[in-house]
Amino acid sequence: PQTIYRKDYTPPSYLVETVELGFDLDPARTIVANRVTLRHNPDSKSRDIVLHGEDIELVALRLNGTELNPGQYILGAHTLTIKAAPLNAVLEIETTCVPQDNTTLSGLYVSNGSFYTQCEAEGFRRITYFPDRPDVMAKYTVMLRADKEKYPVLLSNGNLVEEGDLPDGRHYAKWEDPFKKPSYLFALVAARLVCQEETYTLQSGREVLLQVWVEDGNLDKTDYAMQSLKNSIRWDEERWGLELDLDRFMIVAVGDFNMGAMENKGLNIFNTKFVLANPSTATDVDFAGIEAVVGHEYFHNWTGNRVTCRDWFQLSLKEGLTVFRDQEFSADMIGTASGRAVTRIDQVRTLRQAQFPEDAGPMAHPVRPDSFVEINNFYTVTVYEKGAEVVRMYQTLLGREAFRKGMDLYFARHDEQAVTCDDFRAAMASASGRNLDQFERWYSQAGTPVVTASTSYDAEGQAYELTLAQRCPPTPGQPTKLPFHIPVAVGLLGADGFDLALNLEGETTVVLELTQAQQTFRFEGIREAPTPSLLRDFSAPVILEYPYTDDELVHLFRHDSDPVNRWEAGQRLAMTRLLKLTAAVQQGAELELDYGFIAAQRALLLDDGLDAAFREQALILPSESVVADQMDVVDPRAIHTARQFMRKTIATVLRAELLNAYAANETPGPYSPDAISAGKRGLKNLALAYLCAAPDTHIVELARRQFEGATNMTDRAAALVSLIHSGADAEQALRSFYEQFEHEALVVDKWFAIQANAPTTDVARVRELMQHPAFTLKTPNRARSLLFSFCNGNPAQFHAPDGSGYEFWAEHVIKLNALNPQVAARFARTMDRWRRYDPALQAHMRAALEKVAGAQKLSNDVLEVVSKALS
Ligand code: DPP
Ligand code: ZN
Repeated sequence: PQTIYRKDYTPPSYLVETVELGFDLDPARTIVANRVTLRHNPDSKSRDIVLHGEDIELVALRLNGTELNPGQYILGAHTLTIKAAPLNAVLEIETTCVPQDNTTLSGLYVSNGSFYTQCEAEGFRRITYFPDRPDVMAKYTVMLRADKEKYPVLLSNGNLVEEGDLPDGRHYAKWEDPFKKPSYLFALVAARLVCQEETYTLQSGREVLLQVWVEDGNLDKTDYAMQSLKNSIRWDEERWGLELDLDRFMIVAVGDFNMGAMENKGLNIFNTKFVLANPSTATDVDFAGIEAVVGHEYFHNWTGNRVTCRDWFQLSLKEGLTVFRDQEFSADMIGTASGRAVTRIDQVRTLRQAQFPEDAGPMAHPVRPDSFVEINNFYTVTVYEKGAEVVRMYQTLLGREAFRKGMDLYFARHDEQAVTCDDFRAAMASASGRNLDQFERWYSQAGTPVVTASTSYDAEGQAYELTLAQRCPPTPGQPTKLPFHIPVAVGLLGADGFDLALNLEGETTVVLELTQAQQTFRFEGIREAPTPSLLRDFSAPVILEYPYTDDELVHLFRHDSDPVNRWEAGQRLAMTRLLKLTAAVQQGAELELDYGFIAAQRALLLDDGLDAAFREQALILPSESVVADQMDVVDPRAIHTARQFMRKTIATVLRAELLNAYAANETPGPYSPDAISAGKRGLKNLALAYLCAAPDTHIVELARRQFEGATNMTDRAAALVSLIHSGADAEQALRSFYEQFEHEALVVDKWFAIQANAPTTDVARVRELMQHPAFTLKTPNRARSLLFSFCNGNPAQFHAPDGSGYEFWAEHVIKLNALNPQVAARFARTMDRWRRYDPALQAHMRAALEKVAGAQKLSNDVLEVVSKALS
């Protein structure tokens, strides 16, 4: 397969003015008529028209009214080229495709009998021949024709301008998108659907039509998506001055979908998981996910659609920025400072759980990659979440006001253009008057920087010195790195737990700018030796090393005014213990947990001044995979044993307090997904989970009662998980759960996932579950619920010493590859970090990787992932 390089970018030879698409929709043979008006691009020396096409059949081709015969164009495997074309060209292209056979879920496909599209990144070429690249922006008119009975709803981008009946029981709808867009934002839906709709008044007074389309029977699960959409529209107006530019905005939910959702202009298509929710089917986490993703896709309307990416290497231009925007939206929706902190902690957790490992593995790449084989493999936590951190750092460095000016300037300069990450940085620099040249390295250098801190206190001079040094480990293709421009937010705590004033203005947090390999910062007028609170609010996506003592960490855990660092101190305390316990497990030594740690946990649990949501976060131990990242040679089973011991010990010693927390955080009355209620349920269910780590009949009874009496899915699912993890018999509970929800696909996904993650579930059990009539590999959500959950979420079982987990993995990467390369490649990444395990496991893993690498008809997607892992 061919590697594509960022440095090879050339402007398109032809630009497209208008596109008129006609669809005769038929699952077995859809006919697509495409009339496209092209004009030579003066920025290009080439006079060849190059169109992309994949898995489509060319039926006819006309250039400026004249039929072309095969000698007049070159039909390659994935391109159609017309050499030496006229300056102005109207192409009429007729093709066919077979949506019902399209299991890749890219391009035009069928899900549950209806038609949907997914065009990002390069799916439009699976619909028609086209210059399928984001820097070609055009106006679209779309005519849809289909059987009226089977597909009563016909949707596309923009405004509905005409509809009516046709002979033979067919009907049509004509849609016009008033805005120029790149082809990846094209969408159509032809389906049997119903909608919740509402007229919404923008701040300007203009009225817009909002619709959420779902399959019949799901209208009882659309309220939250609709509410989230309205909140998103309002928030974008208030926080950024950005108004919805269309008269109509639609969300459509589909059960077969590769990603979370897609921001097609005016016609967002969503995975059902991020639309459908009511209290009995969805958990608090699901509700929060819907708010975030509805917001995310809506915010793309400006950051992505109105201003788009020049090429796919710039993906983070829209994704990093839009994730940052959805993060801020979720935080603002909660409103309180502690609520914001909880969302921030969640973001830090994601970075550590997924992005830092990516940075340290074979697929490491900069936020703006330099090359790829398959762009679909670069919709990553690095491009998304680290990209969002990069945007957040502008705001931290420039301040909110200057950052907002930078955003305004970015839109003023680049509306309706396809631009680059450098353009965004330039807007930020111009608007703030700051030099952001060095900041560019956040886009070009891969890897997680490590910042090492050392301190010294001069009692006589009442001065405190903080020395910060940075380094960044090598990543594939980048052996050495230059220093980053790192904002390090710092506070100093006195012995009484209060913040010390850091300067004459009395500020208690300052943002230091680390730009060199090593720098010393000096604070004057510091009257006592302080405890440093470093990298407050996680001000940069780095690993911070500082030789904290336990006493200092306990002090921070008790008192830090920055809730994120308060949480962080607890994580550090827990991590040192988890690592020690893991070593003890490996040596067969006796396991012990010090009372000091438990006392700190106890104090936090009992601190009623803290929100339940924060207490929940602070009491969750670092996950097994985060612990694994701290080990030179990973031993998944030892980690699991150590962590279980720790949970059990906490549960035993703090039994009374946990039972109290359980009782004190009931949320009586009707369910509400708001952050306060969700936080209470979170703490209550965490208490239950702990208690079930050291269960007796009373505790098991508690879990059973909660399971049976639950009035919402949050409590029901949590009780089921706790019951299973307690080791008590959960067969009956699992059966009744399934029977109650067998017609709710998203709940059946949970049912599979809960079992995949159960401590007793091994490969043999997963294979059994795959025989269940509800299981299918074809629906990504279902495949993820069982296969991904087991291989990524149950490390102690997946890494069975006999290698059976890896064999299972290889077998199913190959099966998925034949159906859906994007999903297969995602799954393939499970094995990214195989070199970190002991030699015996490594040998099994290598064999599994090689089995996949040697398989027939491997997609570029999977090939790229496994060959990078093996290289
Ligand atoms: N649908 C994906 C997202 O919104 C890709 N754009 O992030
Ligand atoms: Zn996005």
